[in-house]
Amino acid sequence: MAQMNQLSLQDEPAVSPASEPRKQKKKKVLLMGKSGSGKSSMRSIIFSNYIAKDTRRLGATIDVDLSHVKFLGNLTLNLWDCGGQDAFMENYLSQQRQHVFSNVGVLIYVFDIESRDFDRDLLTYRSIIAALGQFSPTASVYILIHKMDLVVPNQREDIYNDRVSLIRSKSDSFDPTPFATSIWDQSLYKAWAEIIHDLVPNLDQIEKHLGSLGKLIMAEEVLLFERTSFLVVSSWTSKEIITSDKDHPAQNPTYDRNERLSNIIKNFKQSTSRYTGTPKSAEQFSVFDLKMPNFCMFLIKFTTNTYLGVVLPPGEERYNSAKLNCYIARTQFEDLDSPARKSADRGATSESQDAVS
Ligand SMILES: Nc1nc2c(ncn2[C@@H]2O[C@H](COP(=O)(O)OP(=O)(O)OP(=O)(O)O)[C@@H](O)[C@H]2O)c(=O)[nH]1
Ligand SMILES: [Mg+2]
Repeated sequence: MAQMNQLSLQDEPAVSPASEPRKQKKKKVLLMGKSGSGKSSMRSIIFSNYIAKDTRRLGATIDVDLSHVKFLGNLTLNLWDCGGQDAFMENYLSQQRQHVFSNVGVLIYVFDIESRDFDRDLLTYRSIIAALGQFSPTASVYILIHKMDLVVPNQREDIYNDRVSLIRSKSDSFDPTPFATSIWDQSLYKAWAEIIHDLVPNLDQIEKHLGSLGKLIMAEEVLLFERTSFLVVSSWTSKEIITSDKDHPAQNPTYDRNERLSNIIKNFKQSTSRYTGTPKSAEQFSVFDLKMPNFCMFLIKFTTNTYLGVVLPPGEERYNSAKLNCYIARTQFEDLDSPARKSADRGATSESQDAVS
């Protein structure tokens, strides 16, 4: 373990010096789909710390529910949760057309798998795509085939593939990225983690440094969680545990463990909030230690907008020095995160946040 004392991240300096203030980046994200498809439910779970069953109490969204979410990499998401009732949809496509569809970075379109009139849903999607093509032709499009829990497991794949190919054929020049999702399992976290991964500006830099840190502290895995959503926005796995099949490392067959972990920690934060009376948006914990016979793990508050998770083999010495090194590395990563203001108002500022209690 002697070599660990010499380890430092100084070998690879962060690319952007702190003296060079990074511009605040804003991304307009449209969340659209027919009424009742589950848009506000997923938004509340991902950004406002709701658990799945809380969403049963959500009412239909009137017009657009706008929220601003501060993210790592100096990114602010302007999230437009657009009520999907027919009258609102018609209004977005006519009077508010330019207002809604200009400067869009991302469109997330939610399809309800249970919908009785998929043809009609497709027609509406087509109109939305046409408006997007007119005002924001470079936007990225994600389609979520949602409420998959309502389909019997052995039919899920066929129905999903069928729907996706039909939707693709109505997407004009856009090339949508599809996901099968449900609020009742980790699939929702997987989809949103990938969407957010694509949105964060300097994530490649962060990823590079995360890999260096992982090697230095001799970790098996390093996970970077975004603090508001607790999604794993970046991760690194030691070469020793990756086999030729990159998606399924031999020693850990749980390929969806990152999104499972997000789900578990968010539920833990919810329970903590309930039993301590702290607000759901509060941080709830600064360190989380887990020592098992076959592995150890810690989760620490890392930079302004992130938490860091580290998985190690058993052993106190390696564990303690890894933790210490992660604390030392914080300032370097803070620079990559680089928030404009380190004030108390960071995080989700949706007015509807914490409406369910
Ligand atoms: N079974 C199941 N129900 C879901 C899922 N996601 C959301 N729901 C339920 O669907 C209902 C409607 O959800 P909302 O999120 O309010 O729908 P919306 O798309 O925001 O609707 P509008 O605001 O009218 O456009 C709620 O009762 C949710 O609990 C899911 O994955 N599976
Ligand atoms: Mg809604």
